[in-house]
Amino acid sequence: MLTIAISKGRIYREALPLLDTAGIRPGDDPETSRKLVFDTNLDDVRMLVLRAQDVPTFVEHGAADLGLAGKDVLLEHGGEGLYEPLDLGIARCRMVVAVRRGRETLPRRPRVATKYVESTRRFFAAAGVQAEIIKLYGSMELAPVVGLADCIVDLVDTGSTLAANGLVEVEEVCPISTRLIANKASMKMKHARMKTFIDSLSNAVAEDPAP
Ligand code: PRT
Ligand code: MG
Repeated sequence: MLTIAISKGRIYREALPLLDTAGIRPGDDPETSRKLVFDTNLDDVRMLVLRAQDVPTFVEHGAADLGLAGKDVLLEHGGEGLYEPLDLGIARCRMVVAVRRGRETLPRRPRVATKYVESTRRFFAAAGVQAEIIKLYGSMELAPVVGLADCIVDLVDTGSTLAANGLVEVEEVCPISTRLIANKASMKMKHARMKTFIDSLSNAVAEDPAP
């Protein structure tokens, strides 16, 4: 049995056509069903529907053999106990530093509001900047507007969320896309089945007309 961990929303929607090309079709629609475990058209493949941040944890501990997770989530998780065999190239965006328009010059010790504490810590440390990191769970864009922080580190796709809040991007932290992750023990114990799955998904990605 192969167990694949996936999150609802953007990643699921964009992964569905790739999984379909790879020959895997979920038995139910996780977007509408309340079930958390799904059979698929293949007898030996099932899917777990999790919060995006929980996908690496399930895979690391072997509760799932494989998972689909955003690079943003993996950077925060740390990636111990995981292989990252494939970039699916879906749910693409960028992690950026953004400030209030007109406040582009940061103070020497900026206060940075973010959900991405690890990535932010590494980014400012590498730049030699001593930042005070303020952990938030959402609505980061509000922090500079109300004076909670000098800047934010957040994900940006179209840029319309930043613009709507009077913020501008000043630096890119890193590009983000969805990765296939694999449990290290499963890679040994179920090697042939895992390899077949990874190869078929890899072929589906190569055939994908999207950039
Ligand atoms: O939202 P929820 O709490 O349910 O869970 P989630 O945020 O973990 O899931 P979801 O589906 O929102 O995101 C899953 C993954 O999609 C993330 O982990 C990223 O890898 C990837 N992704 C790609 C994005 C975006 N693009 C994105 N634009 N995740 C979030 N956003 C948000 C961003 O945080 C900001 O609030 O969209 C807003 C910016 O979008 P633009 O288009 O206005 O720039
Ligand atoms: Mg979201």
